[in-house]
Amino acid sequence: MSELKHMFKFIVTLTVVFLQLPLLAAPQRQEEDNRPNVIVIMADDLGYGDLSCYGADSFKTPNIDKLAAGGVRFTNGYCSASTCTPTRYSLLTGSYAFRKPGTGIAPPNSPAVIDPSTFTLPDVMKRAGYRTAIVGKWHLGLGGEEGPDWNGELKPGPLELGFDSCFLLPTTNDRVPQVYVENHRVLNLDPNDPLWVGRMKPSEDHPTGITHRHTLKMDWSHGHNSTIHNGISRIGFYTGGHAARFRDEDLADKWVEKSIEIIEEDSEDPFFLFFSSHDIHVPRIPHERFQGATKLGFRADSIIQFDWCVGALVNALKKSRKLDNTLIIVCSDNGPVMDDGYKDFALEKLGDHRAAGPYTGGKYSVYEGGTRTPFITYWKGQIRPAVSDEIVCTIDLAGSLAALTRQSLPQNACVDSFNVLPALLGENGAKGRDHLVQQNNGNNGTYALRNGDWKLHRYDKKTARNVVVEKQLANVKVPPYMLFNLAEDPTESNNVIAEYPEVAERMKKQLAEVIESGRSR
Ligand code: NG6
Ligand code: CA
Repeated sequence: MSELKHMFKFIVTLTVVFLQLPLLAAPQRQEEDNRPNVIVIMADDLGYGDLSCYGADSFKTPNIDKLAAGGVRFTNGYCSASTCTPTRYSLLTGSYAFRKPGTGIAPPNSPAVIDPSTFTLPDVMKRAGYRTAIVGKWHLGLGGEEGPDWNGELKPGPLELGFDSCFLLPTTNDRVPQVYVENHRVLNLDPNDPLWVGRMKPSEDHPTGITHRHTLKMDWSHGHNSTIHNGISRIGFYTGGHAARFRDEDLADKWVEKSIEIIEEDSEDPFFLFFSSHDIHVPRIPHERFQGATKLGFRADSIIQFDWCVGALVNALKKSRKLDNTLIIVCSDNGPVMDDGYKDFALEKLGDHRAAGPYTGGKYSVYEGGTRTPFITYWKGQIRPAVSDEIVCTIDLAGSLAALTRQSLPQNACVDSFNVLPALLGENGAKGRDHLVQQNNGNNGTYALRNGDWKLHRYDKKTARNVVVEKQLANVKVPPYMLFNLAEDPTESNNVIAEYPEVAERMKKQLAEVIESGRSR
Protein backbone atom coordinates (compact mmCIF):
# COMPACT_ATOMS: atom_id res chain seq x y z
CA MET A 1 0.00 0.00 0.00
CA SER A 2 1.36 3.41 -0.88
CA GLU A 3 2.07 6.04 1.75
CA LEU A 4 -0.79 8.11 0.40
CA LYS A 5 -3.26 5.26 0.76
CA HIS A 6 -2.12 4.71 4.36
CA MET A 7 -2.57 8.35 5.11
CA PHE A 8 -6.05 8.35 3.56
CA LYS A 9 -7.12 5.32 5.60
CA PHE A 10 -5.84 6.94 8.76
CA ILE A 11 -7.80 10.13 8.10
CA VAL A 12 -10.99 8.20 7.34
CA THR A 13 -10.66 6.16 10.54
CA LEU A 14 -10.01 9.28 12.56
CA THR A 15 -13.05 10.99 11.08
CA VAL A 16 -15.30 8.00 11.80
CA VAL A 17 -14.10 7.82 15.41
CA PHE A 18 -14.67 11.54 15.87
CA LEU A 19 -18.15 11.39 14.41
CA GLN A 20 -19.08 8.58 16.79
CA LEU A 21 -17.61 10.16 19.88
CA PRO A 22 -20.75 11.92 21.05
CA LEU A 23 -22.65 8.64 20.79
CA LEU A 24 -20.07 6.60 22.66
CA ALA A 25 -19.34 8.99 25.47
CA ALA A 26 -21.21 8.87 28.76
CA PRO A 27 -23.59 11.83 29.10
CA GLN A 28 -21.53 14.94 29.73
CA ARG A 29 -22.49 17.60 32.22
CA GLN A 30 -22.82 20.11 29.41
CA GLU A 31 -25.22 17.87 27.50
CA GLU A 32 -27.17 17.05 30.62
CA ASP A 33 -27.97 20.70 31.11
CA ASN A 34 -29.76 20.72 27.78
CA ARG A 35 -32.08 17.88 28.73
CA PRO A 36 -35.63 19.20 28.91
CA ASN A 37 -38.00 18.38 31.72
CA VAL A 38 -40.75 16.08 30.52
CA ILE A 39 -44.37 16.01 31.70
CA VAL A 40 -46.68 13.30 30.42
CA ILE A 41 -50.24 14.41 31.15
CA MET A 42 -52.62 11.50 30.77
CA ALA A 43 -56.37 12.00 31.01
CA ASP A 44 -58.68 9.13 31.89
CA ASP A 45 -61.45 8.18 29.43
CA LEU A 46 -61.02 11.38 27.38
CA GLY A 47 -62.25 10.91 23.82
CA TYR A 48 -60.94 12.19 20.49
CA GLY A 49 -63.72 14.78 20.28
CA ASP A 50 -63.66 15.90 23.92
CA LEU A 51 -61.48 19.01 23.53
CA SER A 52 -62.29 22.18 21.65
CA CYS A 53 -58.99 21.88 19.73
CA TYR A 54 -60.33 18.55 18.45
CA GLY A 55 -63.64 19.95 17.36
CA ALA A 56 -65.77 20.09 20.51
CA ASP A 57 -67.91 23.21 20.36
CA SER A 58 -70.32 22.73 23.26
CA PHE A 59 -67.65 23.94 25.70
CA LYS A 60 -64.10 25.30 25.59
CA THR A 61 -60.80 23.85 26.80
CA PRO A 62 -58.59 26.95 26.44
CA ASN A 63 -55.52 25.72 28.29
CA ILE A 64 -55.09 22.54 26.27
CA ASP A 65 -56.05 24.43 23.10
CA LYS A 66 -53.13 26.79 23.75
CA LEU A 67 -50.72 23.87 23.88
CA ALA A 68 -52.25 22.43 20.71
CA ALA A 69 -51.97 25.77 18.92
CA GLY A 70 -48.34 26.20 19.94
CA GLY A 71 -47.29 22.58 19.51
CA VAL A 72 -48.12 19.51 17.45
CA ARG A 73 -51.72 18.32 17.46
CA PHE A 74 -51.86 14.73 16.26
CA THR A 75 -54.87 13.48 14.34
CA ASN A 76 -53.58 9.89 14.46
CA GLY A 77 -52.49 9.75 18.09
CA TYR A 78 -53.37 6.59 19.98
CA CYS A 79 -53.26 4.91 23.32
CA SER A 80 -52.51 1.21 23.08
CA ALA A 81 -55.70 -0.18 24.61
CA SER A 82 -59.28 0.88 25.15
CA THR A 83 -59.11 0.36 28.92
CA CYS A 84 -56.87 1.81 31.55
CA THR A 85 -54.62 -0.89 32.99
CA PRO A 86 -53.33 -2.25 29.66
CA THR A 87 -52.66 1.25 28.27
CA ARG A 88 -50.75 2.23 31.41
CA TYR A 89 -48.91 -1.09 31.38
CA SER A 90 -47.80 -0.39 27.81
CA LEU A 91 -46.91 3.23 28.51
CA LEU A 92 -44.58 2.22 31.32
CA THR A 93 -43.12 -0.98 29.82
CA GLY A 94 -43.14 -0.13 26.12
CA SER A 95 -44.67 -3.57 25.50
CA TYR A 96 -48.14 -4.56 24.34
CA ALA A 97 -50.22 -5.67 27.30
CA PHE A 98 -51.62 -8.69 25.44
CA ARG A 99 -48.15 -10.21 25.79
CA LYS A 100 -48.67 -10.57 29.53
CA PRO A 101 -51.56 -12.29 31.32
CA GLY A 102 -53.11 -10.31 34.17
CA THR A 103 -52.94 -6.93 32.48
CA GLY A 104 -56.72 -6.39 32.28
CA ILE A 105 -58.58 -3.85 34.44
CA ALA A 106 -56.98 -4.34 37.87
CA PRO A 107 -59.25 -5.05 40.87
CA PRO A 108 -58.86 -3.14 44.18
CA ASN A 109 -56.57 -5.74 45.77
CA SER A 110 -54.49 -6.44 42.67
CA PRO A 111 -50.82 -7.19 43.26
CA ALA A 112 -48.33 -5.17 41.21
CA VAL A 113 -49.03 -5.88 37.54
CA ILE A 114 -45.51 -4.97 36.34
CA ASP A 115 -42.66 -7.11 37.62
CA PRO A 116 -40.02 -4.94 39.35
CA SER A 117 -37.31 -6.48 37.18
CA THR A 118 -38.90 -4.89 34.08
CA PHE A 119 -37.02 -2.07 32.37
CA THR A 120 -39.49 0.81 32.27
CA LEU A 121 -40.06 4.31 30.94
CA PRO A 122 -39.13 5.85 34.32
CA ASP A 123 -35.97 3.71 34.23
CA VAL A 124 -35.14 5.31 30.88
CA MET A 125 -35.44 8.75 32.45
CA LYS A 126 -33.65 7.82 35.65
CA ARG A 127 -30.75 6.44 33.64
CA ALA A 128 -30.47 9.86 32.00
CA GLY A 129 -30.26 11.49 35.43
CA TYR A 130 -33.83 12.73 35.75
CA ARG A 131 -35.83 13.04 38.97
CA THR A 132 -38.83 10.84 38.26
CA ALA A 133 -42.28 11.16 39.78
CA ILE A 134 -45.84 10.00 39.26
CA VAL A 135 -48.79 11.94 40.64
CA GLY A 136 -52.36 10.64 40.31
CA LYS A 137 -54.00 7.46 39.12
CA TRP A 138 -51.94 4.26 39.29
CA HIS A 139 -54.30 1.29 38.66
CA LEU A 140 -51.42 -1.11 38.09
CA GLY A 141 -51.66 -2.97 41.39
CA LEU A 142 -49.49 -2.73 44.50
CA GLY A 143 -47.61 -5.34 46.49
CA GLY A 144 -46.38 -8.87 45.94
CA GLU A 145 -48.45 -11.96 45.15
CA GLU A 146 -50.60 -11.43 48.26
CA GLY A 147 -51.67 -8.01 46.99
CA PRO A 148 -51.44 -4.68 48.80
CA ASP A 149 -50.68 -4.56 52.52
CA TRP A 150 -52.81 -1.45 53.03
CA ASN A 151 -51.63 -0.96 56.62
CA GLY A 152 -47.98 -1.66 55.94
CA GLU A 153 -45.52 -1.08 53.15
CA LEU A 154 -47.14 -0.95 49.73
CA LYS A 155 -44.48 -2.48 47.58
CA PRO A 156 -43.55 -3.32 44.95
CA GLY A 157 -45.15 -0.31 43.29
CA PRO A 158 -43.98 2.74 41.34
CA LEU A 159 -40.83 3.18 43.44
CA GLU A 160 -39.68 -0.31 42.46
CA LEU A 161 -40.26 0.55 38.79
CA GLY A 162 -38.02 3.58 38.47
CA PHE A 163 -40.05 6.40 40.04
CA ASP A 164 -38.21 8.34 42.77
CA SER A 165 -41.50 9.40 44.31
CA CYS A 166 -45.18 8.75 43.94
CA PHE A 167 -48.40 10.33 45.16
CA LEU A 168 -51.22 8.08 44.09
CA LEU A 169 -54.83 7.31 43.67
CA PRO A 170 -53.91 3.63 44.07
CA THR A 171 -56.76 2.02 42.10
CA THR A 172 -59.49 4.03 40.35
CA ASN A 173 -61.85 6.57 41.83
CA ASP A 174 -64.74 4.09 41.53
CA ARG A 175 -62.76 1.27 43.15
CA VAL A 176 -62.09 1.08 46.88
CA PRO A 177 -60.29 2.45 48.86
CA GLN A 178 -60.58 6.27 48.52
CA VAL A 179 -57.19 7.08 50.05
CA TYR A 180 -53.94 8.58 48.81
CA VAL A 181 -50.76 6.56 48.73
CA GLU A 182 -47.55 8.50 49.21
CA ASN A 183 -44.46 6.48 48.34
CA HIS A 184 -44.92 3.20 50.26
CA ARG A 185 -47.71 4.21 52.64
CA VAL A 186 -51.35 5.19 52.81
CA LEU A 187 -51.21 8.88 53.70
CA ASN A 188 -52.68 9.93 57.07
CA LEU A 189 -53.55 6.39 58.08
CA ASP A 190 -54.32 6.12 61.79
CA PRO A 191 -52.94 2.78 63.07
CA ASN A 192 -55.88 2.61 65.49
CA ASP A 193 -58.29 2.59 62.55
CA PRO A 194 -56.74 0.06 60.17
CA LEU A 195 -57.85 -0.11 56.57
CA TRP A 196 -59.47 -3.33 55.37
CA VAL A 197 -60.22 -3.87 51.68
CA GLY A 198 -62.00 -6.92 50.32
CA ARG A 199 -64.38 -8.46 47.85
CA MET A 200 -66.98 -9.69 50.31
CA LYS A 201 -69.33 -7.68 52.45
CA PRO A 202 -67.47 -7.42 55.79
CA SER A 203 -70.59 -7.60 57.99
CA GLU A 204 -74.35 -8.02 57.63
CA ASP A 205 -75.02 -4.39 58.55
CA HIS A 206 -72.30 -2.85 56.33
CA PRO A 207 -74.10 -0.07 54.38
CA THR A 208 -73.93 -0.51 50.61
CA GLY A 209 -75.26 1.16 47.49
CA ILE A 210 -78.07 -1.39 47.59
CA THR A 211 -79.13 -1.16 51.24
CA HIS A 212 -78.62 2.61 51.49
CA ARG A 213 -79.38 3.67 47.95
CA HIS A 214 -81.65 6.48 49.16
CA THR A 215 -78.69 8.20 50.87
CA LEU A 216 -76.48 8.43 47.78
CA LYS A 217 -75.55 11.79 46.27
CA MET A 218 -74.97 10.10 42.91
CA ASP A 219 -76.90 6.95 42.07
CA TRP A 220 -75.28 3.95 40.37
CA SER A 221 -76.59 2.38 37.17
CA HIS A 222 -74.60 -0.85 36.98
CA GLY A 223 -72.00 -2.33 39.32
CA HIS A 224 -70.69 0.26 41.80
CA ASN A 225 -73.15 -0.75 44.53
CA SER A 226 -70.79 -1.85 47.32
CA THR A 227 -69.17 0.31 50.04
CA ILE A 228 -70.35 3.92 50.25
CA HIS A 229 -67.89 6.77 50.68
CA ASN A 230 -68.62 10.49 50.20
CA GLY A 231 -72.22 9.61 49.33
CA ILE A 232 -71.12 7.43 46.40
CA SER A 233 -71.09 3.65 46.35
CA ARG A 234 -68.06 1.95 44.79
CA ILE A 235 -66.66 -1.28 43.39
CA GLY A 236 -65.49 -3.41 46.33
CA PHE A 237 -65.70 -3.16 50.09
CA TYR A 238 -63.64 -1.43 52.72
CA THR A 239 -63.69 -0.41 56.34
CA GLY A 240 -61.43 1.79 58.50
CA GLY A 241 -58.83 4.30 57.38
CA HIS A 242 -61.30 7.14 57.96
CA ALA A 243 -58.66 9.83 58.58
CA ALA A 244 -57.00 8.88 55.31
CA ARG A 245 -60.04 9.14 53.06
CA PHE A 246 -60.25 11.86 50.42
CA ARG A 247 -63.15 13.78 48.98
CA ASP A 248 -63.60 13.14 45.25
CA GLU A 249 -64.10 16.88 44.78
CA ASP A 250 -60.52 17.56 45.91
CA LEU A 251 -58.57 15.09 43.77
CA ALA A 252 -57.67 17.44 40.91
CA ASP A 253 -56.44 20.16 43.29
CA LYS A 254 -54.33 17.60 45.10
CA TRP A 255 -52.69 16.34 41.88
CA VAL A 256 -51.85 19.90 40.91
CA GLU A 257 -50.53 20.79 44.37
CA LYS A 258 -48.24 17.75 44.44
CA SER A 259 -47.07 18.29 40.87
CA ILE A 260 -46.19 21.91 41.54
CA GLU A 261 -43.91 20.71 44.35
CA ILE A 262 -42.05 18.57 41.80
CA ILE A 263 -41.92 21.37 39.21
CA GLU A 264 -40.69 23.96 41.69
CA GLU A 265 -38.07 21.76 43.32
CA ASP A 266 -34.73 23.45 43.07
CA SER A 267 -32.47 20.85 41.54
CA GLU A 268 -29.68 20.59 39.00
CA ASP A 269 -31.40 17.61 37.47
CA PRO A 270 -34.36 17.84 35.13
CA PHE A 271 -37.60 16.12 36.12
CA PHE A 272 -39.84 13.56 34.50
CA LEU A 273 -43.39 13.86 35.78
CA PHE A 274 -46.22 11.50 34.92
CA PHE A 275 -49.34 13.57 35.70
CA SER A 276 -51.94 10.84 35.74
CA SER A 277 -55.31 12.51 36.11
CA HIS A 278 -58.40 10.64 37.31
CA ASP A 279 -60.50 13.01 35.19
CA ILE A 280 -62.87 12.18 33.49
CA HIS A 281 -63.36 8.70 34.92
CA VAL A 282 -66.50 7.85 36.90
CA PRO A 283 -67.70 8.82 39.40
CA ARG A 284 -67.37 12.22 37.78
CA ILE A 285 -67.37 14.54 40.79
CA PRO A 286 -65.49 17.71 39.87
CA HIS A 287 -64.72 20.31 42.51
CA GLU A 288 -67.70 22.49 43.44
CA ARG A 289 -66.19 25.41 41.50
CA PHE A 290 -66.42 23.41 38.27
CA GLN A 291 -69.84 21.90 38.88
CA GLY A 292 -72.16 23.49 36.34
CA ALA A 293 -69.27 24.91 34.27
CA THR A 294 -70.92 23.43 31.18
CA LYS A 295 -74.47 22.62 30.18
CA LEU A 296 -73.50 18.98 29.64
CA GLY A 297 -73.35 17.84 33.25
CA PHE A 298 -70.48 16.50 35.35
CA ARG A 299 -68.79 14.63 32.49
CA ALA A 300 -67.97 17.82 30.59
CA ASP A 301 -67.50 19.77 33.84
CA SER A 302 -64.72 17.27 34.61
CA ILE A 303 -63.15 18.02 31.23
CA ILE A 304 -63.09 21.70 32.23
CA GLN A 305 -61.44 20.69 35.50
CA PHE A 306 -58.84 18.64 33.59
CA ASP A 307 -58.18 21.61 31.33
CA TRP A 308 -57.75 23.79 34.41
CA CYS A 309 -55.14 21.34 35.75
CA VAL A 310 -53.17 21.61 32.50
CA GLY A 311 -53.28 25.41 32.77
CA ALA A 312 -52.12 25.28 36.39
CA LEU A 313 -49.13 23.10 35.47
CA VAL A 314 -48.17 25.44 32.62
CA ASN A 315 -48.43 28.44 34.96
CA ALA A 316 -46.20 26.72 37.51
CA LEU A 317 -43.65 26.05 34.77
CA LYS A 318 -43.78 29.70 33.70
CA LYS A 319 -43.43 30.91 37.27
CA SER A 320 -40.37 28.77 37.87
CA ARG A 321 -38.93 29.74 34.46
CA LYS A 322 -38.99 26.19 33.22
CA LEU A 323 -41.54 26.41 30.43
CA ASP A 324 -38.90 26.89 27.72
CA ASN A 325 -37.15 23.79 28.87
CA THR A 326 -40.07 21.39 29.25
CA LEU A 327 -41.57 18.97 26.80
CA ILE A 328 -45.28 18.49 27.56
CA ILE A 329 -47.24 15.56 26.17
CA VAL A 330 -51.02 15.43 26.58
CA CYS A 331 -52.80 12.13 25.94
CA SER A 332 -55.56 9.85 27.20
CA ASP A 333 -55.68 6.24 28.47
CA ASN A 334 -58.69 5.14 26.41
CA GLY A 335 -61.65 6.49 24.50
CA PRO A 336 -64.87 7.88 25.91
CA VAL A 337 -67.84 6.25 27.60
CA MET A 338 -71.12 7.83 28.62
CA ASP A 339 -72.71 5.59 31.26
CA ASP A 340 -69.85 3.76 32.96
CA GLY A 341 -71.88 2.82 36.01
CA TYR A 342 -73.29 6.02 37.55
CA LYS A 343 -76.34 8.11 36.74
CA ASP A 344 -74.60 11.39 35.97
CA PHE A 345 -76.76 12.00 32.89
CA ALA A 346 -73.76 12.28 30.56
CA LEU A 347 -75.81 10.82 27.73
CA GLU A 348 -79.03 12.70 28.50
CA LYS A 349 -77.18 16.05 28.54
CA LEU A 350 -74.86 15.30 25.63
CA GLY A 351 -76.68 17.41 23.01
CA ASP A 352 -74.60 17.66 19.83
CA HIS A 353 -71.33 16.83 21.51
CA ARG A 354 -69.52 13.83 20.01
CA ALA A 355 -67.03 12.52 22.56
CA ALA A 356 -65.27 10.20 20.08
CA GLY A 357 -65.32 12.86 17.35
CA PRO A 358 -66.16 11.27 14.02
CA TYR A 359 -65.21 7.77 15.16
CA THR A 360 -67.20 4.69 16.08
CA GLY A 361 -66.90 2.95 19.41
CA GLY A 362 -65.23 4.12 22.58
CA LYS A 363 -63.88 2.69 25.79
CA TYR A 364 -63.77 -1.17 25.69
CA SER A 365 -63.78 -1.41 21.89
CA VAL A 366 -61.15 -1.69 19.16
CA TYR A 367 -63.02 0.64 16.85
CA GLU A 368 -61.08 3.86 16.43
CA GLY A 369 -63.12 5.60 19.13
CA GLY A 370 -61.60 3.24 21.70
CA THR A 371 -57.97 4.17 21.14
CA ARG A 372 -57.67 7.17 18.82
CA THR A 373 -57.47 9.95 21.37
CA PRO A 374 -56.19 13.49 21.79
CA PHE A 375 -52.40 13.59 21.53
CA ILE A 376 -50.50 16.87 21.78
CA THR A 377 -46.83 17.69 22.16
CA TYR A 378 -45.64 21.13 23.23
CA TRP A 379 -42.17 22.50 23.83
CA LYS A 380 -41.95 26.25 23.78
CA GLY A 381 -39.37 27.53 21.35
CA GLN A 382 -38.45 24.03 20.17
CA ILE A 383 -41.57 22.60 18.55
CA ARG A 384 -43.04 24.52 15.65
CA PRO A 385 -46.87 24.61 15.63
CA ALA A 386 -48.32 21.95 13.35
CA VAL A 387 -51.11 19.48 12.86
CA SER A 388 -49.65 16.06 12.20
CA ASP A 389 -51.28 13.03 10.59
CA GLU A 390 -48.44 10.73 11.61
CA ILE A 391 -49.35 7.67 13.68
CA VAL A 392 -47.97 7.90 17.20
CA CYS A 393 -48.92 5.98 20.33
CA THR A 394 -48.44 6.23 24.07
CA ILE A 395 -46.52 2.93 23.87
CA ASP A 396 -43.79 4.81 21.95
CA LEU A 397 -42.84 7.17 24.75
CA ALA A 398 -40.17 4.84 26.18
CA GLY A 399 -38.38 4.53 22.83
CA SER A 400 -38.85 8.19 21.96
CA LEU A 401 -37.77 9.60 25.30
CA ALA A 402 -34.76 7.29 25.23
CA ALA A 403 -33.88 8.99 21.94
CA LEU A 404 -34.54 12.42 23.45
CA THR A 405 -32.04 11.65 26.21
CA ARG A 406 -29.58 10.11 23.70
CA GLN A 407 -29.87 6.56 24.88
CA SER A 408 -30.66 3.33 23.14
CA LEU A 409 -33.08 0.88 24.70
CA PRO A 410 -31.71 -2.45 25.93
CA GLN A 411 -32.35 -5.08 23.26
CA ASN A 412 -34.92 -7.05 25.23
CA ALA A 413 -36.76 -4.16 26.86
CA CYS A 414 -39.71 -2.09 25.66
CA VAL A 415 -40.15 -4.55 22.80
CA ASP A 416 -42.98 -2.66 21.09
CA SER A 417 -41.86 0.91 21.70
CA PHE A 418 -40.76 2.76 18.57
CA ASN A 419 -38.64 5.86 18.42
CA VAL A 420 -41.05 8.39 16.93
CA LEU A 421 -39.28 11.37 18.53
CA PRO A 422 -38.84 13.34 15.29
CA ALA A 423 -42.59 13.05 14.67
CA LEU A 424 -43.35 14.00 18.29
CA LEU A 425 -41.17 17.08 17.87
CA GLY A 426 -42.96 17.93 14.64
CA GLU A 427 -39.82 17.78 12.52
CA ASN A 428 -40.34 18.30 8.82
CA GLY A 429 -41.00 15.07 6.94
CA ALA A 430 -40.64 12.96 10.10
CA LYS A 431 -42.48 9.66 10.00
CA GLY A 432 -44.51 8.08 12.77
CA ARG A 433 -45.37 4.39 12.90
CA ASP A 434 -46.24 2.39 9.81
CA HIS A 435 -48.41 -0.02 11.80
CA LEU A 436 -49.97 -0.28 15.25
CA VAL A 437 -51.80 -3.03 17.12
CA GLN A 438 -54.71 -2.01 19.31
CA GLN A 439 -56.46 -4.11 21.96
CA ASN A 440 -59.34 -3.69 24.34
CA ASN A 441 -58.61 -5.17 27.75
CA GLY A 442 -55.93 -7.54 29.00
CA ASN A 443 -55.12 -10.47 26.77
CA ASN A 444 -58.60 -11.63 25.88
CA GLY A 445 -58.16 -12.02 22.14
CA THR A 446 -59.63 -8.78 20.79
CA TYR A 447 -57.20 -6.98 18.52
CA ALA A 448 -57.03 -4.51 15.69
CA LEU A 449 -54.14 -3.84 13.37
CA ARG A 450 -53.78 -0.53 11.61
CA ASN A 451 -51.43 -0.40 8.66
CA GLY A 452 -51.59 2.76 6.58
CA ASP A 453 -55.26 3.33 5.81
CA TRP A 454 -56.19 -0.30 6.39
CA LYS A 455 -57.57 -1.60 9.62
CA LEU A 456 -58.15 -5.23 10.48
CA HIS A 457 -60.24 -6.33 13.47
CA ARG A 458 -59.57 -9.77 14.91
CA TYR A 459 -61.88 -11.39 17.46
CA ASP A 460 -60.80 -14.71 18.95
CA LYS A 461 -64.12 -14.92 20.82
CA LYS A 462 -67.61 -14.86 19.36
CA THR A 463 -68.74 -11.70 21.13
CA ALA A 464 -67.10 -8.40 22.04
CA ARG A 465 -68.10 -5.25 23.86
CA ASN A 466 -68.32 -3.19 20.71
CA VAL A 467 -70.60 -0.28 21.14
CA VAL A 468 -71.28 3.08 19.66
CA VAL A 469 -70.24 5.46 22.39
CA GLU A 470 -73.63 7.13 22.67
CA LYS A 471 -75.32 3.79 23.31
CA GLN A 472 -75.33 1.63 26.41
CA LEU A 473 -72.57 -0.98 26.66
CA ALA A 474 -73.46 -4.21 25.01
CA ASN A 475 -71.83 -7.44 24.02
CA VAL A 476 -72.45 -7.98 20.35
CA LYS A 477 -71.75 -10.92 18.06
CA VAL A 478 -68.60 -10.44 16.01
CA PRO A 479 -67.04 -12.31 13.09
CA PRO A 480 -63.44 -13.55 13.48
CA TYR A 481 -62.13 -10.78 11.21
CA MET A 482 -63.28 -7.50 9.65
CA LEU A 483 -61.44 -5.16 7.31
CA PHE A 484 -61.98 -1.43 6.91
CA ASN A 485 -60.40 1.34 4.88
CA LEU A 486 -60.08 4.29 7.23
CA ALA A 487 -59.46 6.82 4.45
CA GLU A 488 -62.77 6.04 2.75
CA ASP A 489 -64.64 4.81 5.78
CA PRO A 490 -63.38 6.47 9.00
CA THR A 491 -66.42 5.23 10.91
CA GLU A 492 -65.54 1.57 10.20
CA SER A 493 -69.06 0.93 8.93
CA ASN A 494 -68.28 -0.92 5.75
CA ASN A 495 -66.53 -4.27 6.24
CA VAL A 496 -64.69 -4.88 2.94
CA ILE A 497 -63.01 -8.16 3.84
CA ALA A 498 -64.73 -9.98 0.97
CA GLU A 499 -63.61 -7.38 -1.58
CA TYR A 500 -59.95 -7.30 -0.53
CA PRO A 501 -58.96 -10.87 0.36
CA GLU A 502 -55.27 -10.24 -0.33
CA VAL A 503 -55.09 -7.20 1.92
CA ALA A 504 -56.92 -9.16 4.61
CA GLU A 505 -54.52 -12.12 4.34
CA ARG A 506 -51.49 -9.85 4.48
CA MET A 507 -52.85 -8.04 7.56
CA LYS A 508 -53.86 -11.27 9.32
CA LYS A 509 -50.34 -12.54 8.80
CA GLN A 510 -48.73 -9.33 10.05
CA LEU A 511 -50.94 -9.27 13.15
CA ALA A 512 -50.23 -12.93 13.93
CA GLU A 513 -46.51 -12.23 13.52
CA VAL A 514 -46.57 -9.28 15.91
CA ILE A 515 -48.45 -11.38 18.46
CA GLU A 516 -46.45 -14.58 18.10
CA SER A 517 -42.94 -13.22 17.67
CA GLY A 518 -43.09 -11.65 21.14
CA ARG A 519 -41.85 -8.29 19.91
CA SER A 520 -42.41 -5.77 17.14
CA ARG A 521 -39.34 -3.57 17.53
C1 NG6 B 1 -65.36 -1.61 34.69
C2 NG6 B 1 -66.32 -0.74 35.49
C3 NG6 B 1 -66.18 0.68 34.98
C4 NG6 B 1 -64.75 1.14 35.05
C5 NG6 B 1 -63.85 0.17 34.31
C6 NG6 B 1 -62.39 0.50 34.41
C7 NG6 B 1 -68.42 -1.82 36.21
C8 NG6 B 1 -69.79 -2.26 35.82
N1 NG6 B 1 -67.71 -1.20 35.29
O1 NG6 B 1 -65.40 -2.92 35.17
O2 NG6 B 1 -67.00 1.52 35.72
O3 NG6 B 1 -64.33 1.23 36.38
O4 NG6 B 1 -64.02 -1.13 34.83
O5 NG6 B 1 -62.13 1.70 33.81
O6 NG6 B 1 -68.01 -2.07 37.33
S1 NG6 B 1 -60.65 2.07 33.46
O7 NG6 B 1 -60.71 3.31 32.72
O8 NG6 B 1 -59.94 2.22 34.70
O9 NG6 B 1 -60.15 0.99 32.62
CA1 CA C 1 -59.52 4.91 31.56
